[in-house]
Amino acid sequence: MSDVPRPNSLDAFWMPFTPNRAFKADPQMLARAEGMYYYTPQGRPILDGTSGLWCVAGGHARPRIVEAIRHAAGELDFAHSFNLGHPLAFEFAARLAGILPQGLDRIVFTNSGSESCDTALKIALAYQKARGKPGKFRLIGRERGYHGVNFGGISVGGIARNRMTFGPLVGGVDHLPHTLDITRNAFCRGQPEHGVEYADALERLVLLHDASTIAAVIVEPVAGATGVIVPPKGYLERLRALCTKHDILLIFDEVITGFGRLGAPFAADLFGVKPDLIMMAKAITNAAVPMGAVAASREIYDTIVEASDVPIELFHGYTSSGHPLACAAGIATLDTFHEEGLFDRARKLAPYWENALHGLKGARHVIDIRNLGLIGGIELEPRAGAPTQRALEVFRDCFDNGVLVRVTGDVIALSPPLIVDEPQIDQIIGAIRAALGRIA
Ligand code: PXG
Repeated sequence: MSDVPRPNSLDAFWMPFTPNRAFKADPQMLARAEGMYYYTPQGRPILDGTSGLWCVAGGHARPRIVEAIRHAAGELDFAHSFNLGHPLAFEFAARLAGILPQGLDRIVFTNSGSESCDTALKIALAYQKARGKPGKFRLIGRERGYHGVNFGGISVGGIARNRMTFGPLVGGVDHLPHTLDITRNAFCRGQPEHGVEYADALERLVLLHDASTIAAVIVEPVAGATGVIVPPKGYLERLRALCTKHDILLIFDEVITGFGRLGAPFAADLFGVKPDLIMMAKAITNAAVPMGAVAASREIYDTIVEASDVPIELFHGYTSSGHPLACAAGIATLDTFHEEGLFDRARKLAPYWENALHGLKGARHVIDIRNLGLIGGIELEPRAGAPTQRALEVFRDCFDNGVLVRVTGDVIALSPPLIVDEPQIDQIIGAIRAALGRIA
């Protein structure tokens, strides 16, 4: 039995993105985690089909990472990086630069994906100003994009519910269309055949605003939180070509796709498309300590640093940028990924994953299945008059039967830790199949 203390009251914690009233009336709690499993306070194992929240890519409570955090906490609990330094931050930045696409080797540390977004957008603007093009201020996001919840992120983001409550947002933002096209691409395996032309919408935005006013385009290579949207074949390549043609920076938000999720270190590697900035978070520390980062191209770094006529080149940074515990966890995470060959493992497992997932074609309520690497999305027909209800019931049914899935809208989104094995994949899919058979 777990010795985790039971809270007497659930009132004080205002939970994120959660129906607080419903949850507190009927809470599902987790107390412990190890490897592929969570455990409830009663000790019931729950197979993790979601890597926590797309983040525990190496599996839970990995000994090397746990030990590194323990050690760091006792050695140097905190040091900031404002005119001071500590070795772990430099070491981790160099290690990240070593696995990032070549040339993206200047690393800014943040504490979350949301902060990585605002950081990347600010660097893009600072770069345009530093090279004498301050008129290039517009930021182009995409419909259904998710880049966290800070003002920059919700402004370039494309999910109405996350935006509509919060006023006029950041100015000078426009959006590309999303690329989900179930009519033409339903149940395709991997990248859809149709939709490369969605990238051409950037040409129309250039006609509307003129390239001389556009600083950057930001996209998730595979959109996650909105319900798994895989880019059509050729789409990211075309977006890159158009950005280059019009002298616009391309930002990849790899908060989900980074660190092996697609069977390559980064989506940029898998697609062979090099952006100018890459955002990271989540699996960067196996989520054991909150952290994010932005990798900038050498060109961006050199331009901003060399153009500066004041000693501090970029007026940006957080108290905990490069926190020692996070850096220690990050280094141990990269060691774990490397020693266990987890990016390769994800690549080799992807075909099995794809087959298992697409085995749900024809199951009740399923209108589309999407996959890439170790990501899966199963879209359900919304229940008439009660959208999202059906997916929530699948979540609850799976949880009660020992499998954790994530639902977003009417999509079941899956992203198991990269240590998952074939029987566990079967168990995840089996639990979903059974749930779909039971619910109305
Ligand atoms: N970018 C992307 C692509 C993300 O997926 C963020 C930025 C923000 O990261 P932080 O660390 O600030 O949360 C995310 C976060 C879901 C879900 O249900 C996904 C995220 C967060 C919460 C829920 O899929 N992704």
